[in-house]
Amino acid sequence: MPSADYREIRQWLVEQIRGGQPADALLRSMRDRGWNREVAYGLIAQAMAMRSEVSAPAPAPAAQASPASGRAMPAPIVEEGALHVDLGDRRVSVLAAMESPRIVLFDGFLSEAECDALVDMALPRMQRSLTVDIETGDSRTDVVRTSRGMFFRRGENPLVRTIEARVSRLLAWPVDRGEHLQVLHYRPGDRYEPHYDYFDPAGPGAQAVLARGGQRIATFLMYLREPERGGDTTFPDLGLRFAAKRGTALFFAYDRPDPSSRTLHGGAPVIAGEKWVATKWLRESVFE
Ligand code: PD2
Ligand code: ZN
Repeated sequence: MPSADYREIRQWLVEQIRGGQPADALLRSMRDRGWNREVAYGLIAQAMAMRSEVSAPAPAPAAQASPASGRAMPAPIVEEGALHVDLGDRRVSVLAAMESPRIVLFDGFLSEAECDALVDMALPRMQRSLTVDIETGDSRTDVVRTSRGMFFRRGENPLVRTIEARVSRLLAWPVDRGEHLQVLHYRPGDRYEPHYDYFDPAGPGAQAVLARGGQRIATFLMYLREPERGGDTTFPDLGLRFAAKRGTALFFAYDRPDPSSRTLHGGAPVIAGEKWVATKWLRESVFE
């Protein structure tokens, strides 16, 4: 396929995305026109990154337009009725999905070797986890979060780059709109009390936090090692809980920084064994 054709289809994709076309509809449409799945994924991801480069008065358009806010949202590209998503380097299974709030559970997102390698690389750098104090914008230790954690800088090493690119392909969301990958370790008794991942825009410290990449709009949680008992990720308002099963990944999105997003969630106390997870929080704009 000559490069001029790529330019043309990319431009068409940018226009569609700016018009609010969801990424999965674009993928279907490209597949119907005979485009190879991998090439289509790549072009959609490129168009996602390009959409805000084009000078236009309109706000950055949507990969998946959120019905509540009309703003762009990360969202898994899952073809209708599909049991699997082929991400090129990995075939991921769709285990469960909820429309509103948008929650999708995937199996096989990371291999056992990838889970272990991430834990091994994180181990020497683990420290007591912090929470962001919305009064001041500072990070501090908090009894609501007793795990230990660390951050990998974006693109820090080949495995981190592979995982970030995989998340980006799955969610049709540019890598540079993701925070640094965080690894968390919970021992028996450790927990993360129910909370919202977005920042309260009314908090006095919000300005400083939001200046760096805008609001958080989605969470992608990867389970690296499962405990023997406990450690579920819970959604108390929805009556939902997800077992921390190694290799699986949980996506959820919040299209407004408000409890009406119904994304209150927590990490239940680990009862026996140890739980390791990696979190990628996604921002509405480029996160430096
Ligand atoms: O480790 C968890 O299950 C968990 C629960 C709630 C992680 C997070 N939130 C998070 O990293 O935001
Ligand atoms: Zn959380």
